[in-house]
Amino acid sequence: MMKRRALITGITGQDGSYLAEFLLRQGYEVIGMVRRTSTVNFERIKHFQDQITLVTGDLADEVSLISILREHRPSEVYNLAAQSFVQTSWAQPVFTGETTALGVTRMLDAVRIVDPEIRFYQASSSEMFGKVVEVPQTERTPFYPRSPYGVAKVYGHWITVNYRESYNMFACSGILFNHESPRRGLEFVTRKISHGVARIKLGLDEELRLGNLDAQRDWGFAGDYVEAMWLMLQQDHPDDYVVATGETHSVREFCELAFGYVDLDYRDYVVQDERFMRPAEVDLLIGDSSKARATLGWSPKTNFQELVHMMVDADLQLLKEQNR
Ligand code: NAP
Ligand code: F7E
Repeated sequence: MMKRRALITGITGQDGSYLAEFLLRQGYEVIGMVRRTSTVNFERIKHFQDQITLVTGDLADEVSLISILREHRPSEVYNLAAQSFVQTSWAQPVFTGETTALGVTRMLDAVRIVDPEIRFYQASSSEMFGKVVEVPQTERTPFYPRSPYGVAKVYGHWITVNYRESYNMFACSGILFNHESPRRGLEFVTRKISHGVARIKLGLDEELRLGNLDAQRDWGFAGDYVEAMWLMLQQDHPDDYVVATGETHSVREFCELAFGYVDLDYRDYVVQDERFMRPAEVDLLIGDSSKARATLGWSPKTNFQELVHMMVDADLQLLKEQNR
């Protein structure tokens, strides 16, 4: 039997690494697109690099995308690449639009030109709901983005829907709520906290500087969420799905749990710092993933406490190894 072949953009990121592992377990041949950087950043994929094929391309360069599709002929494309850090999107709004918004059109167009039968997944985001007009948020909740990143993701969502309706392409948009893991970038709040807790516990730091502690997020485990991406492309019809736990917690609660896990009180260490406040905040996100649960048979396996403990444990281990 022919092996199924999938192309992942953003394979060096958190989700790309978990998705690649998942697809390898399903017996796929995995092609990973990486962009040229002056220093190689394969930290998250080095443990399975010999099992995948890496190709060079960039969402800013449509010719590179067409060439990759022509040469490797995948049957599924997972478009995970993006400038994904919300805070940076205010400092670099045009660059964020180029990658996170127009990059989606470039990838969709490359698929349309090379082989419109390719199944396409777009990494959409709960940030599109922004200043929420409904609680909880579903596939039908209107968007109200609050950052250049959120605005770019709304464009990426609608261009995916538009290519599906214009060209009859199998294009799906997964509206994923925050998902975290020990592989999360250190700039995102959950990893910043788990890493900070571990540093303080090991005597490497004395405080942790954060922004808005009252923001509430629907946090799940990234390893659980990549399965939903794959399930979307295995259905008879393309569609859009919310993927979420259905629970919300504040940044403060995350701190309480993470510090408490190592017998510390977050109030003794967390310092609020204006530098981490945002020009416009997303106060509350909570997703209703009933459609994904009913149609895809997907549900999260890791709860909030398990996620927090997993991340603190991993950072304690990492720092112990680094400081041995
Ligand atoms: P991430 O860790 O920041 O990874 C982003 C990936 O995109 C990296 O591999 C990065 O490559 C790549 N990339 C950035 N610009 C590129 C470009 N111009 N051309 C090619 N590759 C480029 O993000 P993540 O957390 O895994 O998220 C994956 C996707 O899901 C993103 O689109 C994100 O916006 C979206 N999303 C994430 C969440 C979440 O909670 N994690 C929720 C909803 C949606 P380098 O390694 O070279 O930088
Ligand atoms: O912030 C607050 C901050 O940067 C979460 C991306 O994956 O998920 C992510 O976007 C909350 C915000 O993630 C700090 O103000 C407080 O309210 O971890 P974050 P995000 O902005 O929710 C969505 C779904 C995506 O699609 C994005 O790609 O935490 N917060 N203090 C802080 N945030 C950060 N980063 N750093 C702080 O010190």
